[in-house]
Amino acid sequence: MVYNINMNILQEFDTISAISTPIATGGVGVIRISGDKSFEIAEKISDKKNFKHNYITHGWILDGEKKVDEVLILPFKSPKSYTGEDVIEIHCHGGVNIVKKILELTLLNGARHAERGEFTKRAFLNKKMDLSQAEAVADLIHSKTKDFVITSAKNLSGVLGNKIVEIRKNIFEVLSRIVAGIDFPEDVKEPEYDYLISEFKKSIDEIDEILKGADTSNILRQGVSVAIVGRPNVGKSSLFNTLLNIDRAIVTDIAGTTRDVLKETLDFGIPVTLVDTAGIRESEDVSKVEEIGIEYSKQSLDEADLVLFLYDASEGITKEDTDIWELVKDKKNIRIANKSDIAKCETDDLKISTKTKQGIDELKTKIKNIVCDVNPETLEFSTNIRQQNCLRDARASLMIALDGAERKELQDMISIDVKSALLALDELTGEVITDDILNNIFDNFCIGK
Ligand SMILES: Nc1nc2c(ncn2[C@@H]2O[C@H](COP(=O)(O)OP(=O)(O)O)[C@@H](O)[C@H]2O)c(=O)[nH]1
Ligand SMILES: [Mg+2]
Repeated sequence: MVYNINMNILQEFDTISAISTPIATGGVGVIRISGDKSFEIAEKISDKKNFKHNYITHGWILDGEKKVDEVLILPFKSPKSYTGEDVIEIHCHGGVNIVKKILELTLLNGARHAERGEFTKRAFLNKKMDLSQAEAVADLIHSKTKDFVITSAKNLSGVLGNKIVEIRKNIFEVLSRIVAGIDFPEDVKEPEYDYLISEFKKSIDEIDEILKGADTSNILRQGVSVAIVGRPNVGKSSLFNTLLNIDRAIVTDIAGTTRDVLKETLDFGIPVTLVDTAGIRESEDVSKVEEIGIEYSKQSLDEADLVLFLYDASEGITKEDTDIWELVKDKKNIRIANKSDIAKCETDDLKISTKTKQGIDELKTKIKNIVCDVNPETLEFSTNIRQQNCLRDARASLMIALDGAERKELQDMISIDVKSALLALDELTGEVITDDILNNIFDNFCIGK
């Protein structure tokens, strides 16, 4: 189904309900209900009636006669709610079985369990936010760094959406003038080709300006992968733990201890996923499990954006190290001599010790300089791959229109590409959208959001 939000297709929605907080023990738990029947359901399962709109009500959730929990009930009257519909939020004590029980009561009394992101999807379909804002909600929730939270909040406040609306307005104005010239040739003069050329160029420039931040946006969202690679016992897991500041990986002096690939994400301004790998070696003693680990290591090495090539300074560079270096040398890398507390080795490589922490700060700075050469603070807003594709489609159509205007093509023909550009921008903000795209977007949300 294609939604054209402008056409105000009437949506029939049932009442949905879900646990909106993590299902874990905590201070409070929130169950959210949205739809026409929300108030009625809340009345059925509580000792309160006739909620005063937009005021907090204190009461009890009841299962028949039995008290379930003492709660706060927040009744939001449509359209003043997150979804734009009647919404009830029940704030109960944050116990796993309490929230589950209250959810069950809402379901038994007429609600349907919400799908992933269904509350936000309704907020979008009810025009409480455009699609770029709905996507910003997902970005905020999934953000792996503090900086990206700030960028996503800018999108949530509508910065990207507003930019697109501005560009769209310009293009629409041009289209209107072309169409008027075609439809009423007696009364309205068709616009000058010079005017078309300058307007198309202006819009293309504005789109390019937005796309400039695309790579930074992608890195801020997805982050980069940094793999620690070396032969067994050089201190890879020790370095992994040191950089994470926790004892995550097992460290022993037995070669082949690490067999699985361990991954943890650090906030370096951008998300840096640090990967600890099994030591790469070829030996008769290698067990089946370690062999699989070594295969994984090679795979992590291939996928990494940066490789930390580690060797043991107290033993110098061995034949095994050289073999591994052959696998690493064509990738972005940092060569690191570990255990420099027990060895004096002459080398230009970075000397560190995970024991004394010598060189660790320097290593962090080096990593940052190599993988994080973006400044998140300069980003006015972010774009995601879907939005970037819409912008590129709009740009491509405008380029064809520009070419047509330069060749003084019939304006009727030019208008076709101008319309395509508008459509691509409408897809970005969700003015025109298909079911597939919508489902794809909201599948990335959690239940209850
Ligand atoms: N002296 C010294 N020993 C270290 C250092 N880093 C790691 N080790 C020791 O080297 C051994 C192997 O460490 P581990 O991190 O498990 O190495 P991996 O096999 O490369 O993961 C352990 O006994 C560690 O305590 C260091 O900087 N100095
Ligand atoms: Mg290890």
